[in-house]
Amino acid sequence: MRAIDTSLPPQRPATKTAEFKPSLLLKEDHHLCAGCGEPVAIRLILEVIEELELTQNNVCILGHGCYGSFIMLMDVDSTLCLHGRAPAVATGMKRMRPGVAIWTLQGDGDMTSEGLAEIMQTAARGEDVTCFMLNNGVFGDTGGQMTASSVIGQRTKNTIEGRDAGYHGNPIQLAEILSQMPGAGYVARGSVHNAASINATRKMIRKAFQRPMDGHGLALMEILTMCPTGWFVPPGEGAEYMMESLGKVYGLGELKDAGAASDDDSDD
Ligand SMILES: Cc1ncc(C[n+]2csc(CCOP(=O)(O)OP(=O)(O)O)c2C)c(N)n1
Ligand code: SF4
Ligand SMILES: [Mg+2]
Repeated sequence: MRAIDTSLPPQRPATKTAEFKPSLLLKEDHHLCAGCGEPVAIRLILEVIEELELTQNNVCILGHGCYGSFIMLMDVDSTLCLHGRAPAVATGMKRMRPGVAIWTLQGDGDMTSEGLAEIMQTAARGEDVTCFMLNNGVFGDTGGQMTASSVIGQRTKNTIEGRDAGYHGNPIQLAEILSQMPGAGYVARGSVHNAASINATRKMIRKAFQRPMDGHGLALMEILTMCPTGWFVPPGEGAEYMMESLGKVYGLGELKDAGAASDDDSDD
């Protein structure tokens, strides 16, 4: 057996991550915080777009949040819009280009706090668009304030003693609400806290693109993402903290799949 010298740190990385970079990512690095879950979620989305051969046939509409900086890193036709309004912009684009996969990239603050009317009305109309909500339970970009999705007891920058139901109200569980609406054909919640969840989320993202393209109405794909900076926890503790807080309230899995009967996915 070959003895490994452990007296020094490794002189080369264990994995050459650059070799696995999706083609739709322009660079291997990003500007988000260490331990942030958003780059993982975005990477998964880009990989699925490539797999589904939508590379030349998709448009992304970004809301406002830390994920917004990826507009410079994705080789995808993209546009920014006013905070929370992405589903409305997506509606216009889809109606002009029905054959194109139109997707929004939003956060919990963007979608559930600032843009609640837009996502609800877009679901009510049954628009064939894919809406991603990266849910970290805070307005990460502005410093970690409470959003409509922060859970009871969650410590945020403006709920230092924890969110209190009586004073701050209860969280809005948007996916559960949309799953009751006829115009929303696919509603699922994934997470990026460990390898198994990343794998399961990737499969759900596939359907989140496929169902609207097959005319089943709006897809809401929520993904729980770590925000150690906004939660005031060390980067390495983000995943565990997330599942002890958001993970207790926001159950993972598919909430609705109107196209399940016509599913020919062999990898499920
Ligand atoms: C109308 C409006 N209100 C507030 C802001 C400030 N703002 C920019 S990003 C952001 C936080 C977004 O939070 P979220 O969508 O959850 O994304 P995260 O940063 O957590 O990924 C806020 C409040 C803004 N740009 N426009
Ligand atoms: S503040 Fe939170 S969401 Fe924003 S980049 Fe940092 S860890 Fe990610
Ligand atoms: Mg957020």
